[in-house]
Amino acid sequence: MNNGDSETIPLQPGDALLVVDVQKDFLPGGSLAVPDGDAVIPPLRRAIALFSRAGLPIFATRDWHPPDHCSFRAQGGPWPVHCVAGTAGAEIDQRLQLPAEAVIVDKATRVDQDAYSGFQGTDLAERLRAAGVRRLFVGGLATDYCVLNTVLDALKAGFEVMLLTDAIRAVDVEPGDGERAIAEMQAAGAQLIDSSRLSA
Ligand code: VGL
Ligand code: ZN
Repeated sequence: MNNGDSETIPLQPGDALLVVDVQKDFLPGGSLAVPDGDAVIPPLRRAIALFSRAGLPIFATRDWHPPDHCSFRAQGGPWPVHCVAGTAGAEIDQRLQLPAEAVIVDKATRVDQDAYSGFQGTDLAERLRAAGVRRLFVGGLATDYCVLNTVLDALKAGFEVMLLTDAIRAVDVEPGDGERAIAEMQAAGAQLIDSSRLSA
């Protein structure tokens, strides 16, 4: 093992946690359930507690569609109905125990446009900069869609990205999509880390 792959990573000012789309519809039992999606909850819950105790900012994105969104099959899109704004399926899973001060950012809210990235059509970049964020720790769902596009946009916007590889899961429409997405994020400059290395 590369020495750097096991060292602890102390959190510092300028760090923030970004939890991507950990919503009921993407979890087992949901309308667009990500295989083994539940596995992201324990590591993200621990990361949330760590950032919260350290007084570091926590952001969470939500896929937040109108009922007739263009990504739904009835509208000719690729997906079953999911994450309709205000419905139970669009709720962030309570097991994460997001603190009240966490900033929620909704995306893909327009009927005629999909947005896999939390930065697309939102003020996420401005809000991160306003909070003094330089390094973003990212986990959530799904590796090959919203995590991928959010991480690539974060890097383009100039943030350092630490991808929490134990806190992401893929849809894998084609076998290997998740692994290819991870390779793409790493090639673009994201650092791959296990969340167990985070320390206060
Ligand atoms: C997502 C498919 C459709 C995601 C959102 O959050 O990764 N995937 N809409
Ligand atoms: Zn969606």
